[in-house]
This record gives sequence, C-alpha cells and structure tokens, in this order.
Amino acid sequence: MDESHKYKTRPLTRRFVLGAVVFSVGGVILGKDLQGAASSIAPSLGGGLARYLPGGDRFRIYTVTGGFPSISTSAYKLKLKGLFEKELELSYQDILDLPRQQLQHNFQCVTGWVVTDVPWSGVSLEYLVKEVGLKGEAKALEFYSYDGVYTESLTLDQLERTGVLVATDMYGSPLTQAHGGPVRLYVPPMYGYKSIKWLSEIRAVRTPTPGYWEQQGYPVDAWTSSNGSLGGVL
Ligand SMILES: Nc1nc2c(c(=O)[nH]1)N[C@H]1C(S)=C(S)[C@@H](COP(=O)(O)O)O[C@H]1N2
Ligand SMILES: [Mo]
Repeated sequence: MDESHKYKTRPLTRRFVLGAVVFSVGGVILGKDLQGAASSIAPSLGGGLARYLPGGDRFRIYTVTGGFPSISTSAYKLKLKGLFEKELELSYQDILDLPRQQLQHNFQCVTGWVVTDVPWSGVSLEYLVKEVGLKGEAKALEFYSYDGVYTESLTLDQLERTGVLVATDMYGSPLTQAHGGPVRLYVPPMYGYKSIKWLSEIRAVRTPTPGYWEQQGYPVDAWTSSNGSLGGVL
C-alpha cells in the first residue's frame, strides 16, 4: 500500500464547535448548507467577530470531514489518471518545477463571504493538462481530495475559460494545511466550492460525476458573474 496516501485527521475540538455556535448567535448563519456539518473557523485566524462576518474580508475555513488531512510536501503526490495519454504521479517538487503563474482574484463563497484581491500562485491546470495530453474522448476532469470525501469537476470547456490554478501558494507563502495545502485547486471566476482543497487526483473522463455540493443541489456551472470570463485577470 502506498504510504503517501495515508493521512492523519485532526478532529475539531469541542471548543471549536462551541465557537461556531456562538458565531451563529452573532449573526453568521452556520446552517446545513455549505458550512458542512463540522466546518468551523480556524482559531488561529484570531481577531474579533467582525472579521468573520460577510464582507469582513476574511476566509472561513471549511472541511466536510471534520478534520484536515495532513500531507507533508515530501509525501505529497498528485495523480493524473483516466483518459490522459499517460497516467502520471507528480511530486510536490515536480509541481514547483513547472512554469509558475500568479494571479490576483477574489475568493467568493456562495454563503455570502468574499475575500478580495487574493494573490495566488501555482501551475496553470490548462497548461498541465496540455503537457500531459488528453485522449480524444476526454471531455471533463474530476478532482479528488486527500480528505477522501470531497470531489469536484470541470468540463474542458470550462477549463479553457477559467484560468484554473493548481495552487501551491497564497499571499506569497506556501498554502497552510487549513487552506488545503500543500496543493489545492483555485478556480478564479467560480464560487469557492469549486476550489477543492488537499488535491490528490485529477481524473480525465467522458462525463463528470457532479461534485460533493453539486450532488446536494448547487450548480455545476458555478460562475460568480454572468459572463463567466476572467476579464483579463490572468
Ligand atoms: N476538500 C475540501 N475542499 C473544499 C471544501 C471542503 O469542505 N473540503 N469547501 C469548499 C468551499 S464551500 C469553500 S468556500 C472553500 C473554502 O476555502 P478555505 O477553507 O480555504 O477558506 O473551499 C472549498 N473546497
Ligand atoms: Mo463555499
């Protein structure tokens, strides 16, 4: 069995969960929607309640499993499987060695919070996919997480229009575990649920299975604005 795919989860403490309840009293709705059953706010972010309110320009940390997978950069592997010309496994270093892209864009969750002008860097997913090469039948990409539960997908058509990053850095530093490090996806013009954290595998397929939240009714086409284009941000 491949050791690199084992991970430890860090369960939320009782205090953590209680904190979330207090926040809901304070006006932040922590319902059964995208907040997830066990999602909460990282205490390390610090600061007062205002920082977590919609428009407070602070990320909220989400996880649908109640823990954060812990994958060291040395154990990290990104699998490329399915309808690629060849199946591959990339190490963290392999990803760092690919041409880097930077972009600055808002991060917006459908629950109402948005963080403006977040600087990201990583590798263009479109570039990566073209380098590896797709078989003719491939029409979409499915994404899997080291948490073993969360999934997402993009059609190749969406990929061409979005400038998706296989992201390793945010605000000029390596992604933290809470934000999906070592490697997550960042899909600039779509709602945050497309930006899968702890990315473990990209699978090229004919017809994508809808992602975790999409199976619960959220749109597969998750554009935050009507034109669905990046408008020259990249
Ligand atoms: N693996 C995983 N990825 C995920 C989620 C999650 O719960 N698990 N939540 C999604 C949602 S709804 C949002 S808004 C963003 C939040 O990113 P953050 O936790 O870095 O703020 O992650 C997305 N990616
Ligand atoms: Mo979200």
